[in-house]
Amino acid sequence: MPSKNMTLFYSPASPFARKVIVLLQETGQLPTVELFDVKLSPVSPSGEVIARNPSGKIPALELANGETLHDSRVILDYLDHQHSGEPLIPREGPSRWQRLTLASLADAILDAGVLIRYETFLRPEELHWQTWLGAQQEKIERALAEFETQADTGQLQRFDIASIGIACALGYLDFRQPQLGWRERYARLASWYADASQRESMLNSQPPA
Ligand code: 99T
Repeated sequence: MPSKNMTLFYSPASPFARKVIVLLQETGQLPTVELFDVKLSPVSPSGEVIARNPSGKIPALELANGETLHDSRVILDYLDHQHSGEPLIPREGPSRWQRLTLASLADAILDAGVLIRYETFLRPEELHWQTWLGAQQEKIERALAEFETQADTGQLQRFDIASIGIACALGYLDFRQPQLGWRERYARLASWYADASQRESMLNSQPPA
C-alpha cells in the first residue's frame, strides 16, 4: 500500500476537485493522497485553505515537501507527470493544445455554473441580476453545442484531460441544474456521457445526493 504523501483540500460538491480525484483514480494514484474535506464559499472562506492558497479556492494539493499547488489545471498537470502510464495530457504536438483547449472550455462551463450557483444561492434574491445570469447560461449552452460536435466526430473516445473535464462539467450541471434538460438538445453528448459517467472513477466521485 503506497503511503499517503499528499493532501488534497477538496469538497465533494466541487467539480474542479472532482477532475483531480478522477485523474488520481484513472492513473492509480488515489492511495497516495489524503482527502481533506472543507466547507467554504467566497463569503465564508476556510482558514485551512487560505493558509495554502491565498485565493481561498479549492482544489489545493499540498505536497510532501509542504508546498501547495493550485488551481485544478496546475494540479492535473503535476499529477499527470507522477505516473508511468500513458499521459492523460499529451506532452507535445498539436494534440496537446487541442485537448487542453477543450479542457479549458469544460472549465468555462464550471466557471459559469459556479457563478450562477453563487449568485442564486448566496446573493439576496432581490439583488439577483437576471441579464447576467442569462449570459452565464448562454456560455454553458454554447460550450455544450461545441461538445456535441466533438462527441459526434468521435473526439471524446479517449478518457483524457478533455474528456475528464467534459464529464465533470456535465456531472456538475446535473448536480446544480437538474432542470436544464441538456440531454434533449445534445443527443450524441448524452450518449457519450451515459458511458463515461459509468466509469469507476466517475461513480466513485459523484457529488452528494
Ligand atoms: O470562490 C471561492 O472563494 C470558493 N470557491 C471555490 O473554491 C470553488 C469551489 S467549486 N472552486 C473554484 O472556483 C476553483 C476554480 C479554479 N480555477 C480551479 O481550481 O480550476 C464549488 C461548486 C459548488 O459548490 O457548487
